[in-house]
Amino acid sequence: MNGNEERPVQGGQFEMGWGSDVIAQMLRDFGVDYITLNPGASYRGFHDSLVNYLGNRDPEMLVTMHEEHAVAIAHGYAKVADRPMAVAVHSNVGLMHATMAIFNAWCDRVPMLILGATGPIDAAQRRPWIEWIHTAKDQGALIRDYVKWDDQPGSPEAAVESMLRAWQITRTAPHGPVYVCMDLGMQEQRLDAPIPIPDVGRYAPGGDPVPSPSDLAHAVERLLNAERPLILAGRGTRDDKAWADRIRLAERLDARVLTDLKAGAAFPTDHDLHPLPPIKRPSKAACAMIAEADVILSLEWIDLAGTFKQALGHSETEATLINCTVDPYLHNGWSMDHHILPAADIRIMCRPDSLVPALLDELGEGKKKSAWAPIVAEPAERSGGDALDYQDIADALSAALGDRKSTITGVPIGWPGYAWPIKAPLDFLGGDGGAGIGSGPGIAIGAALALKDSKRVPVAILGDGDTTMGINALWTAAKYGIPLLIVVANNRSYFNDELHQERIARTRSRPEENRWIGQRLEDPVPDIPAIARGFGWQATDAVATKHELQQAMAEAVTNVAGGGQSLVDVHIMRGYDPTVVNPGGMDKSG
Ligand SMILES: Cc1ncc(C[n+]2csc(CCOP(=O)(O)OP(=O)(O)O)c2C)c(N)n1
Ligand SMILES: [Mg+2]
Repeated sequence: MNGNEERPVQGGQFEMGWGSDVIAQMLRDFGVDYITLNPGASYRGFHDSLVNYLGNRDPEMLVTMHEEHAVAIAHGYAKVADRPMAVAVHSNVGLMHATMAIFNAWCDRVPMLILGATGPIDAAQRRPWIEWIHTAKDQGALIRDYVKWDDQPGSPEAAVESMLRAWQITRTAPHGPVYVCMDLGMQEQRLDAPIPIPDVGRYAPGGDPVPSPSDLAHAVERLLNAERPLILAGRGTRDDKAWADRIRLAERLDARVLTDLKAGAAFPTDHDLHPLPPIKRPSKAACAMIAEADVILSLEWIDLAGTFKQALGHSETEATLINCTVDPYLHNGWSMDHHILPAADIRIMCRPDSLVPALLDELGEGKKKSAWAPIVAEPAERSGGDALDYQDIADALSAALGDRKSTITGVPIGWPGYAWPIKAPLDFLGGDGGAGIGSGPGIAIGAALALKDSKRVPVAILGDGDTTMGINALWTAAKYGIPLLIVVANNRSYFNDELHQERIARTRSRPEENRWIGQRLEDPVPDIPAIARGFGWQATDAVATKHELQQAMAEAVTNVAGGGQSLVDVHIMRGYDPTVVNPGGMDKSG
């Protein structure tokens, strides 16, 4: 990929002769570009197929230092590409390491094909000790509650159907990871003759469902009669046409639009119809806007009724609610990531990208004038004093980027929505889905991999806790020449939890000043730039003044734009932006 390709001798010059060759061949037939992995003997047969049978291309292996990163990279890739890549994890222990990242990917509704291994299932074939401790009777049970589907095919012939089904299911909305566990005996079975693989195109997922004519007519009538229509633009795709359609719809209806920092870019935040910064929790002005709307169109908004509960004090809105979502097709009752069940007047179970053009067709030409009074965002109150804050990071980044386009792959918890304008689908990729920290670096690397030829500068802005937990992901970016800038918003603390301790102490009338105990990342402060350099990255020592920040950022952006990997460690205020600490709404529990 960067001249560092690992090319096997005689790579790709063998006939399909072993069970695992079939699986490898199918990845190629699917058009999978990359497979992230951490190796293990349970899939030594499959590893051989990737190296010798396929020649380590299409897909190419990307080695990671932890299975969590292998999955997080596929997660970040799917966030940009809207399509899956593959991951291979060792039998049970590798999968155990991968679990949190799989949960994040599930909650973020991204597609991904995970290959695992076990066995041999036939005990008579098992090597003593290691293959016994690495065989589980139902390995998929470890993750079944947060993947869409899993299987453990019993023969190479059965693996063909298993892979076809996995590939189809992961690419059918709502998306989510799928898992195929390869019995070691099946992988290492010698084939008498190559196994025919059907035309994989005939197993493609169907087109997206469209709204029923009656739902559509009903929705159009409500939207046309709305005085103050509000669009809650939640989880979407990176598709340019869908982006343009959302803008046309808002303009046609003179609606107001709100977006969510937990989801990727869904609407230009500097558009007149998007008057408030994107939110994680509703700001005071966002609460007022939600309360004033008489018709709300939710486009796959994450935790819709929870947002109403925060904004209105109760989970049902009095406005007419049109709820467009496919998410309920995924809910399974193990995790509560389905959130509060929203009451809705019209429930349209298709993807927003299918509803919005249908609405535009029905609405036809013209421009409605709504009755919204001007909406004024609260002025930003910065609280860093002499210390650097989030806006300082944004300002330095913006200056260093100049005219270059960037993709922000993630932001830390205390990041204010006003700090960075979002103008295009690839400008911002949203959150990690499951709030499992340690995922930030891996997701960023996966996103950067998918952006490699886009001319965009990928930038991850991460907390120090998130960065240090996932720090050995960095090596993979250096090894494979994946350009990426990581900016650490370093408050030397698991600060989110300091706020929780403060609230608990307040409730219990105990000393709030003890909130820091058991939370600080200091004595010593981890030398993150030194660690990054150790993994082959460019990183200057931590910066704490505007001048140092600007210099470090300029050097870093130049390096990344030239294909390198840079980390800027910014010692910022120990606090969140005031808009994040004091959101609006009735529920202040944080
Ligand atoms: C795997 C995991 N462990 C622990 C937590 C609990 N937790 C949530 S936020 C947080 C602190 C994150 O620290 P950092 O990334 O530095 O962000 P900060 O709040 O300091 O900006 C922790 C420990 C979690 N969400 N995920
Ligand atoms: Mg921190």
